[in-house]
Amino acid sequence: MRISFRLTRLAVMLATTLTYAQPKPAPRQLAWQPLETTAFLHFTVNTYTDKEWGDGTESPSIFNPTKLDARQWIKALKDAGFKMAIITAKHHDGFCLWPSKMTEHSVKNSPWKNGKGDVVREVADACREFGLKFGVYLSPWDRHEPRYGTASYNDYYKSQLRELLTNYGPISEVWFDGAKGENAKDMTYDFAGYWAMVRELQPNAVMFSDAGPDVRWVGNEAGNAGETCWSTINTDGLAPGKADSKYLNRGDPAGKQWVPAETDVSIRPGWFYHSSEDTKVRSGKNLVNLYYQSVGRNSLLLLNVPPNREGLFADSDVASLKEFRSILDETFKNNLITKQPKLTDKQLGTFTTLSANQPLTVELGGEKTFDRISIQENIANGQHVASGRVEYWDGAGWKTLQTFTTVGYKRLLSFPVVSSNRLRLTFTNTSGPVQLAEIGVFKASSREE
Ligand code: FUL
Repeated sequence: MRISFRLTRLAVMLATTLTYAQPKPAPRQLAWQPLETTAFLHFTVNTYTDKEWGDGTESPSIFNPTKLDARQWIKALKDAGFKMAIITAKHHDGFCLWPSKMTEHSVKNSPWKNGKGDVVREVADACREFGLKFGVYLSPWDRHEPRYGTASYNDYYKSQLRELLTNYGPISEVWFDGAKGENAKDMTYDFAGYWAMVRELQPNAVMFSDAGPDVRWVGNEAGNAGETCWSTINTDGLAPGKADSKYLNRGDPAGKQWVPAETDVSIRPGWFYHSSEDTKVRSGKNLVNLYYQSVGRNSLLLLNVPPNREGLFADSDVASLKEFRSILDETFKNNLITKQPKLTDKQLGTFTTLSANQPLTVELGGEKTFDRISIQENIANGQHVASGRVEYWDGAGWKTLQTFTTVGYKRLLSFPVVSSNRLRLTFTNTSGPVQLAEIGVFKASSREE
């Protein structure tokens, strides 16, 4: 008796230990995830050569955004609910949008503002003014710098990184792109050194790459997080530019590191502005779909909006951004769930704990018509839902409305319109008790159809 009692206790303790050994976000990751909609700004000499990848031979003299107004970019983003902007301080062509002391290949040798301009500063200042967070992209692959391909390039890169990390105020994200052309020189990047510098100089910044350490690539540039999307992966063997995109897309329930997925996608076919793509700008409705496929699948949307040759967002892009936010606001304005204050207060820290197969019934306060459901876990405690289902009461019994897999920060469900007065949510497979933070039931804007 006594032995079996002890064994049972041991088993319970082990189970508890296993549950709580699962990875959880660091404070910087916890602050990043609820940003939901963030923006990328691709801008460089490519904007003037009409290319996507410059070869490094471009003359700084072609860079001349005569009407550049970073406040116009950031205000458009702010009005559309974006919470952060990340600028390509240096893309693969090596041209620097700030007057780096490390090279002549920068804005300082361009006609723009007679070489006295600094795009990075203008964006950082505008972000501060409008209350957006600010991030930088600094391409490791550099097709201009002669040191590229030798160990001393790492010193060059680190000096540039230091300039960006020390001269522009708080930086919330640093983007380490793994891209490198097939015929590029061999180069062993000192990522460990780059990352240590960011931790030292901007400890609150998250770092993005294919392999984290804080935020991972979602595995495609089409705006699709996995239907199943874990914020955990095993980073062993992964490196920027060397990762299995399917693995990154879904994450790994057995992953030992918390490295959530960021979904980077452009509002236009290319990353840089091309006038030929002025008629191919995603509509507001199209952007809303991207929101469902990224934020609604436990990821974060990093939407690229490229400034044009004058240094402005094109009107078409601004109009789509506006429509995007207006549709989202309309859809998610009115949560039909009543009498569940903890689950509707928009605070992840107030939650109801549910075990696997413990159903939660929610009342809608009378017969309501709806076609969207939002579910959120308190990710401060990790990610625990592997699958679940939502049912509705049809007057006589429960009918399955939809099944789903992972939840994490947010899971959005879309389905044909249903009318009911009651819903039942059940997590059918979990990796431990689920801290259900939020549940919302909505009727989508007619503009989503
Ligand atoms: C890729 C780059 O090669 C593209 O030009 C773009 O910057 C995209 C966000 O990342 O790896």
